[in-house]
Amino acid sequence: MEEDCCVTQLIDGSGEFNVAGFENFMKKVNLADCGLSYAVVAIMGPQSSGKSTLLNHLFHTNFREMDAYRGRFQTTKGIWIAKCIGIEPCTVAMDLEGTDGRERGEDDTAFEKQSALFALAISDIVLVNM
Ligand SMILES: Nc1nc2c(ncn2[C@@H]2O[C@H](COP(=O)(O)OP(=O)(O)OP(=O)(O)O)[C@@H](O)[C@H]2O)c(=O)[nH]1
Ligand SMILES: [Mg+2]
Repeated sequence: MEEDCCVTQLIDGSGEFNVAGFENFMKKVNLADCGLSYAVVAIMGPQSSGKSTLLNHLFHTNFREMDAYRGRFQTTKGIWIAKCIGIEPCTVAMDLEGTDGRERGEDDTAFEKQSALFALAISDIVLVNM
């Protein structure tokens, strides 16, 4: 059976931390057993620039991707995490909500600033997708 990457929303669009979801994620991927030997890789960049698609291809995760046949819209809301499949040591991929989106408008940049700082603070690697 293929390993489950356990895609979980860590922080929702309003900035609320998903405590129960993260505890469940920790249990499912046995994060506690990894001790300190795990890595976090995050991606940030403009909306619809292909962030989720790139992570899915690189790390065999299952983040939701935009379906262009259904229209162009914001796909990743808030911050999502998933376990990278087939990568040692245990690696967690973090998919950030796209910046410069129409949905939040030009003036509401608080979430993108805070999520960028959060990603820089907790990740070993931050990919900037332009
Ligand atoms: N032509 C082309 N299309 C791509 C490429 N990468 C992604 N796409 C398409 O671009 C669209 C957006 O991709 P997503 O991965 O959802 O983009 P995203 O940056 O995660 O978007 P948000 O989560 O809304 O910020 C999808 O329809 C993808 O199929 C690429 O390298 N080439
Ligand atoms: Mg996305």
